[in-house]
Amino acid sequence: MGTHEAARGGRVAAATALTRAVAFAGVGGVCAACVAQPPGVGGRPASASAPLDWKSLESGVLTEHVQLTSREQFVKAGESYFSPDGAWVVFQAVPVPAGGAEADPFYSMYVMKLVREGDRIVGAESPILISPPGSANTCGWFHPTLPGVVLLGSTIDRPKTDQKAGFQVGMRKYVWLFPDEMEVCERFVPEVAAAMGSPASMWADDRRATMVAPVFSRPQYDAECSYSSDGRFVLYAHVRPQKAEERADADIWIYDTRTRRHHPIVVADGYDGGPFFSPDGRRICYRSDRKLNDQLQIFVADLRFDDEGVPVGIEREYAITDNEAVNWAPYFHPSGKFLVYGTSQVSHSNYEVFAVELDAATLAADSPARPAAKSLRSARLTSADGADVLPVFDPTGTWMMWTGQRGPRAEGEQRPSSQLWAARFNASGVRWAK
Ligand SMILES: [Ca+2]
Ligand SMILES: [Ca+2]
Repeated sequence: MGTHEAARGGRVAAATALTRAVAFAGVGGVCAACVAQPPGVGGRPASASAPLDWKSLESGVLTEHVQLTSREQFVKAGESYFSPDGAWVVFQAVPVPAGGAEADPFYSMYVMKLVREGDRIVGAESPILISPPGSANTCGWFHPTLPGVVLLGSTIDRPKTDQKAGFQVGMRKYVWLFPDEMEVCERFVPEVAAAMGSPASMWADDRRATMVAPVFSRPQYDAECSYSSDGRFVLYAHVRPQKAEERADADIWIYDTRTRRHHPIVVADGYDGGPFFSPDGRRICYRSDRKLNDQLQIFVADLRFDDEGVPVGIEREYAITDNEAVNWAPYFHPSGKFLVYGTSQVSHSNYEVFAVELDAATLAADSPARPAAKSLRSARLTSADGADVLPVFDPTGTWMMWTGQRGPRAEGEQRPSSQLWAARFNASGVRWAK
């Protein structure tokens, strides 16, 4: 790949990667509605050489693959997370419009119950729409202790379309879509509560029972949200009013639902987003274009707590990757020993899921002279044409779910659409290497 092509690929990918889900749409029909389309879309068609035999190539780590959403239901689906009991998933998707109408440019939010045989995931029941018609939505997340409550970024109404300047990439012109109306919201889903044995009647007087309602309201885009394991704290990304070098710049914040105070956690130039608490609640992981160079790198930071145990900042930040690739959407394995993420490390036209070990000694020794990013062990987990991104684990850590473009290709489309996939994950089969 030539330098120009690489740079272009990086730029496009960085543009698409700017959320835990992503927020841009094309003008001129080239990439209309690429809101959270994984990077790589719009690049070359999948390799002209023989397709990667993913069933065989991935078999040491991923087996019993199952496609959870289909092109018959969704033009595209992506970014999904398991419920605390592992029985449900929340995800965003663009539904196939009725009667040949144009697909909605924005993602809707859905939940669906998984179908299991024993501990094996074999499919999913019908998706349940939980977002308002016409709204833009991203980054769903189940409440850890309140059955049926889902956190999501939502504009609630249709966002205005004239809010951000566009930018040109080669022949494509993109418009930023970090809608100012995007707020961190909650919605109560009675079907989920009922399935978890919790009566919906307790929500009868709560406005969240019938509508998506903001948890808080701030100017600019707020999304990429998740709860702490006790549900008290909301970790989220907040876009600054001012762009940095023509890029949207977000920082990472924590909202304390008890005191209703907002605490800035990671404030640095570049889009810092997609944060998650570590399983023990002492750390966060996130990605950032800190160097403002069209690439994204993975970071982990140790949280700093006040005397009351409220996370109010960070003690120490570690760069987990430092390479020439776009790395995004990191997610901790429940063991806390490693995290997974999607990366253009193999090719900008073939994103793959990689894992990186969070070795304690290597992180402790992290310094400019001994950067952890240069010595942490990593491993490639997926080997399939098309994008494989946004990996997450179920609560047991034995199933991985992600967004892939490895299903059947719809007639008239250049590549398979982005859909949700899951597979049994064998941690002991990961072949770590420096
Ligand atoms: Ca920032
Ligand atoms: Ca791939």
